[in-house]
Amino acid sequence: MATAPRMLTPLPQLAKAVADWVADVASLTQPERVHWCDGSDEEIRHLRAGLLASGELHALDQKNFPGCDLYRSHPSDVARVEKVTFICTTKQADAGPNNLWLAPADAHARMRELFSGCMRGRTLYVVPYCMGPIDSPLARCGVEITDSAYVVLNMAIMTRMGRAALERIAGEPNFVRGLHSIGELDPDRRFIMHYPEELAIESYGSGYGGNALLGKKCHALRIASWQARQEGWLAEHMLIVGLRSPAGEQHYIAAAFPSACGKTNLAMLIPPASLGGWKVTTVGDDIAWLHPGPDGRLWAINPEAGYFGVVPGTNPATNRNAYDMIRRDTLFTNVAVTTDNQPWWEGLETGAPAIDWQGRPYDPKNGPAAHPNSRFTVAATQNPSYSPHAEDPQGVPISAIVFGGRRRSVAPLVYEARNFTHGVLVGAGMASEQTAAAEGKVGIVRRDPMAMKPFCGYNFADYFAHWIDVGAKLANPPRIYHVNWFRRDADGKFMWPGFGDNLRVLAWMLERCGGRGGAIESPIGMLPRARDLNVEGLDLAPATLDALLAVDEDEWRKEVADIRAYLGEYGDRLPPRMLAELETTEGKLKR
Ligand code: OXD
Ligand code: MN
Repeated sequence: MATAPRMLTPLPQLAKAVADWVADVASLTQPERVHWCDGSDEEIRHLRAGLLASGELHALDQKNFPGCDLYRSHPSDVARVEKVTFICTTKQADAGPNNLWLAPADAHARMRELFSGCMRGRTLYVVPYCMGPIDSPLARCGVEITDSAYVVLNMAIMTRMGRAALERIAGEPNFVRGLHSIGELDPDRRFIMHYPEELAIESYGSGYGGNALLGKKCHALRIASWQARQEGWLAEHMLIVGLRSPAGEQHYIAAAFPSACGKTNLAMLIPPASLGGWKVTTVGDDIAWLHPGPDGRLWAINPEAGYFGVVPGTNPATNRNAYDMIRRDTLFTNVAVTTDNQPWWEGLETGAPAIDWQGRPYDPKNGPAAHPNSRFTVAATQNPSYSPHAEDPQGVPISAIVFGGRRRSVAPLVYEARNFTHGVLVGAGMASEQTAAAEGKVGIVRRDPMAMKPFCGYNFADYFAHWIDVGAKLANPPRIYHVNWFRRDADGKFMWPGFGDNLRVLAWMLERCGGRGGAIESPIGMLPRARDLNVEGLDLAPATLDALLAVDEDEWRKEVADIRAYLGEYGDRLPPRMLAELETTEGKLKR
């Protein structure tokens, strides 16, 4: 006998706290209709069809790129905007010198004015989502209210979105409230406000990824870093990659690099042919939530379910996995198109652009065909190297943490911190050349501690102290490393081949973790000697390798003085144990 279909509780009745909040927001923003997202395939098909019909989405060549569309954002809305991103804590000192700050009452008042009536004639979408595997105790949930169907489509790929998330929210004490409107897309009426004490976000005036997909940077980093401090874990701007050695040892590494410095490529690395026997799997490419586990190790989940990756530069040589995974069911933003309607970007070695990212006939005089920060949004499950453990509710155990920046000089290819607290100092002293992922002048070196400068939801001094506290809880802490794939020679050429060959450096780290890898001491930490790195099959002059592994003490005396000056901005709140490590390094450089 056929069983009667189970009657599902209507979404608005599942969680009263959510329904009450939606009602308040609707009375403020005055939408024409309210749509609760259930995350079903049918819903996504419907939203996509609507955007295609209205011309907001452009279907790409469906024969070669099935399920792929192009979205063009407003030309003034193509990157995160740090100058209008605020952390609104009761006390300004809690936001710290690393953040722009506004008092919560002032920020709410300003945003209320902007949101008032802003959804007239539009649909208000209620987007319940879960950051992390839906059954993971380490996952956290939120609800984004938005008036952008493009945002909904992205959230459906990037998070576990819909009914299951709302069911989880119904049984939990709190959820992150994110209110978003594209407003008029006016750069002068654009703000991204975070209220960590209220677990709330308000974003107005931008439809671009990092400003509008509130589960990502706003929730999973800025708000989550605050939550993590209270609950004893870490929310980090890190990829998580699995590495199985030829001997069959399985390790996971978490690595923090500033935006657009190759996290996605490293997370999906393909071993060079001359390094046989390695298996590389991807857990995450941008964000890691790290929890001390019962076994004294640090365990990581990727809170995201998809990739919002930088497109330019992606080709079979730089990232075969990404190149393959974005050939179907991918949402492209701000790429160019060819005459036969295929997506095109700089770094793609085939085809030619006919229409640029702004929809104009391509003319090199107008700059790159694809915007340098053009993106793909794609489900993680489409990645050929997706880890079979990416959905494990308890996460994966981390053997090593890697910090890295884009530096043409000073930072060697790799070094290992003396201990966990020294590793925190190494992360705190990170610097990198600015990229196109955020508005600002590309190429300028700026301090970007742990690649979290744009994303830490509280005072960096407290954050460094929290890192040290988490480390102290770990009987078996990960080793900490610093890498620089971007060193250049006197002619401005990259000295290290990068991409798949970065595995050579990771392999050395894992040898160290296993107590086997050789190293020599330097004032800044332990470095491999040339013979400790496997460079078999690599066309690299011995002198270049020596230069990559050299620590120039004069340069480092300047660097360390600069780090001291930078950290000085955080004053008395800095953890003394980290400063003691700084003194140790200074002492070693004096000798
Ligand atoms: C990103 C960024 O989009 O860091 O991941 O900007
Ligand atoms: Mn990022």
